[in-house]
Amino acid sequence: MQTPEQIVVDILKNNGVDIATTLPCDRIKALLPLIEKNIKTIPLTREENGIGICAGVSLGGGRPVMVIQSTGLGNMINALLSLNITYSIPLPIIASWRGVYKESIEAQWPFGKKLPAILEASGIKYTIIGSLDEIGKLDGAIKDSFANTYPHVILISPEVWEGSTCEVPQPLQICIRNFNLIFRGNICEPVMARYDAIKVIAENVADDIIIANLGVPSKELFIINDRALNFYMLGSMGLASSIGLGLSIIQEKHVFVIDGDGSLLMNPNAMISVGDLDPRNLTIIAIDNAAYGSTGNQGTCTLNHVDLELMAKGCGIADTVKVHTGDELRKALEKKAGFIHVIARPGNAKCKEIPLLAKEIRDRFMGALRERSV
Ligand SMILES: Cc1ncc(C[n+]2csc(CCOP(=O)(O)OP(=O)(O)O)c2C)c(N)n1
Repeated sequence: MQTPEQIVVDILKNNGVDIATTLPCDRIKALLPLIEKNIKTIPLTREENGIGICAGVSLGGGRPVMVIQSTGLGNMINALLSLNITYSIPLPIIASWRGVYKESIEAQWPFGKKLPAILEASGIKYTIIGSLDEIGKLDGAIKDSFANTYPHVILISPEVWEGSTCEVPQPLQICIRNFNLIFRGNICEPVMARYDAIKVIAENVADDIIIANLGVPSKELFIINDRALNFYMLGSMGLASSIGLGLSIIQEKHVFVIDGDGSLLMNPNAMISVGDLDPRNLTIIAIDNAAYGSTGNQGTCTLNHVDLELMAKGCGIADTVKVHTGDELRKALEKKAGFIHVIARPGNAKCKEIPLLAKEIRDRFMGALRERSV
């Protein structure tokens, strides 16, 4: 007889799922290794980051799922609404539902009990699988998410796995590692504003993808050179590089991400995942104006004590470079370095709202990608 874990994996495979992004829960410790054996798996360090990665996979034509503990939904509501719901991007989320069934950890109770009401209030579709005989509902929920291009949360009670004979593998062996990092970084007086840097980027990307960060960066790129292969973010702060990573995994085109210091500091998990997966076709361009430029140039901590290039290296991104001038930026773009730290001065160009709806941005972008891949 099939174990519940095997049934779940079969449902995922039958639905053509090609990427699973995961973060563990004790109750699914037998399920996660089985998924990893059967489907390309991306381990996450924060669930919200997975929303960006999965959105990138979807935009690139893939069929991702997320498999997490239900608590993780608490740190991704904004991303689900401002990215998936706003742009109509599908995502089945299989969540091990804690806090309700035989739950001994008190910290799980408040969020777990309120979770259906929170999802309801957020307008996020969900299905509860309370016992093994309801496991078949998973198939319908996944189909619903892909067919109707919205996220669908599947809350699976721990009762489902009770009595399963699915094996939990032995713990991983810790291997010996050596770290050998000599880092010297010089930050000189900036000569470019963000707008100047984006102009250089727009002139040097050829037929590649650009993901533009929310706020003024997207608007500046729009007036400098609007094109179908630009993906303009309208929300989900911190997820630009995560979306870029998802796209780089699922398709072959080079992906340039215009990110910001405030956004990378909000979600350094993106750099951790990039360092972990080491994609060859991704360049993060961190335009570091030491400010939350789009909201009025309030200072960030890159002003004095955080170096984004060193952070990128610390996350395992090997191919990094710091640039100050347009010429240095051009050379780094030509080489398609993995992480380009652009030292810029604060300031926003005068620009209007982008006159495109989120779904128009998405459709135009996906259409251009499909056209170029045939
Ligand atoms: C979760 C969240 N917090 C705050 C904001 C408000 N916000 C929008 S853009 C932005 C600044 C982004 O700064 P940075 O990434 O450095 O890019 P810059 O605008 O300087 O290019 C902020 C704080 C938001 N949209 N979402």
